[in-house]
Amino acid sequence: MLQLPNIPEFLPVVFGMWRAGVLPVFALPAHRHSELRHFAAHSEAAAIITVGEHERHDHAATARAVAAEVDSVRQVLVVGSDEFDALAATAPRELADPDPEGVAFLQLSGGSTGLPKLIPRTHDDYLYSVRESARICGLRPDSVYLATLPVSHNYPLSSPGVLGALHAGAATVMAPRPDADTAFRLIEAERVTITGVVPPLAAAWTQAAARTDRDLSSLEVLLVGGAKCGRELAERIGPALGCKLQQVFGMAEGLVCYTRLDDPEEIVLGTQGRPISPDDEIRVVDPETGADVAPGETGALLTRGPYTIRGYYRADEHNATAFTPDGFYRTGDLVRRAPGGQLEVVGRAKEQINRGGEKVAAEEVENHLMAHQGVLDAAVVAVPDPYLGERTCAYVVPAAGASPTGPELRKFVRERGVAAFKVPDLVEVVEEFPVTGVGKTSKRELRAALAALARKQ
Ligand code: AMP
Ligand code: DBH
Repeated sequence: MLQLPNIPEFLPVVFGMWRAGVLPVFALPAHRHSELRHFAAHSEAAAIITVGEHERHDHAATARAVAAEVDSVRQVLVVGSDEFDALAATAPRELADPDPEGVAFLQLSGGSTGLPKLIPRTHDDYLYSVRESARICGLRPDSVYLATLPVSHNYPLSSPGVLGALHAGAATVMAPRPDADTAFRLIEAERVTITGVVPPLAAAWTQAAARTDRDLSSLEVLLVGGAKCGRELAERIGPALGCKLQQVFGMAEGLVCYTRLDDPEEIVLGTQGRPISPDDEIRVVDPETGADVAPGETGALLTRGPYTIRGYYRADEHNATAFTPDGFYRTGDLVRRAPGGQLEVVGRAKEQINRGGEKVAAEEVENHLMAHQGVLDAAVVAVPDPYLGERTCAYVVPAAGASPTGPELRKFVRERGVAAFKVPDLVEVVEEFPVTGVGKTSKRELRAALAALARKQ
C-alpha cells in the first residue's frame, strides 16, 4: 500500500512495483488510520510505503500503527529514509515481464456503502485509458503537465495525468499543494501547458487570476472534473485564465469522458463530454424499472467497456448489485445524453456526497457517528454549498439521556482517524429525524427527505 503525496519519488516507486509485479494500493494523502487499516487488511498488503511528516501529519507513525494491527503488513518503508535510499541504490536486475492482462494495482472508489471499495485495474486496460486520454487532451512531447491534485487519485494519475504525460514524452511538474499561489508560481516557472482541477479550485483560480502578477500565458488547457462544473463557472474559465476549458467526467472504475478540444462551445460549456472509446457502451435507464429512457431524457448511467471493471476486489455481495448481470457498472450518476453522445451529469442516485470532487459515502460517516455512545442514530446528507457544490450535514438523534454537541461529534469522528474531508461540515442534533411520516422508511428514503429539508433551510 502506497501513501505518497506529490513528490518525484512517486513515479520510480510505482513503476518499480509494476515492473516487479507488486500491486500498489493507491491510498490518498488525506487518508488516516481507519481508512488505511481497512485498505491494508482488505488487500492483505505486505508493506506500506509512505513519507515521514507531510502537511503537519506524521504519515510514518500512522503507517507503523496500521502495520502493528494488520498481520499481513511486514514492512513500513519511508521515502527518504536510509533504508529507502539503500533499496533505491540496489543494482538493477532482470525481471520477467508482467502479464499485460493481469491486475496492475488497486485503485480506490469514493464508495457509497460502509467502506471504500478496491478497484482492480489491469496493465492493458489502464494503458488504453492513459494513451487515449493523452491523445484526446492533445499532449505532445513539448507539453508540460502540472499534477495539481494528489497523484494517487485516478484523475491526476490517468486523465491524462502524470501517466498520460509520460506516455506522450511530456514533462510533469508535481504541485505540493493545489492553491492558486502555488500553482501559478509553478505554471510561470515551468511554462506549464496543461493541468487538471476540481470545480472549487477552478473557481478559486479564476478569481485569483484577476489579481496575479504571474505569467500564465503558457497554459493551453485546463481540465475540470471530479464534480459537476456549472455553466457559469465554465463560462468564466477561458476568459480568466486565457486557456481552453476541457471538461472531464471520469471514475476510478473505468469510464472517462472528455469534451474534445475542437468541440463547439455549447458542448464544452454545457456537457461533461463523451466517452474515450467507441467501444464504451452507455445505457441511460429509468432507475426504477431499468428500462432505457427516451433519447435526451434523464436516467441512471450504466456502462460497460474495454477499460471499465466488471467487479470490485473481493466484494461478491456488493458486486451483485453494483453491476448488472450482463456486466454493466451502475455508476450511480444521473445523466442526460446529447445527440452527439455527450453526457450531461444532472444528479446522483448513489448515497454519496460529492464535496468538490472528494467523495464521501453517507453510510461510512454514519457508522463513525454511531460508534459514539451518545448517538442513537445518524443520517448524513448533502447540503448545497456555494464553494464546494455540496457539503456534508449529519442529522444525529441522541441516545436516551445523552446530549452530544456538534463540535464534540466532529472531534470524535476526526479522532477515529478518518480523512478530514469526511468529518461532517454541519451537525444537527435533533430529538427525532425532522421528517414527517418517517415511520418504517429505509435509510435511503430518510436521507432523501432530510436532504430535501436541508436544501429548503
Ligand atoms: P469514483 O467512483 O470515486 O472514482 O468517483 C467517480 C464519480 O465522481 C462519478 O461517478 C461521478 O459521480 C463523479 N464525477 C466525476 N467527474 C464528474 C464530473 N465532471 N461531473 C459530475 N460528476 C463527476
Ligand atoms: O472523480 C473521479 O473519480 C474522476 C474525475 C475525472 C476520475 O476518476 C477521472 C477523471 O479519471
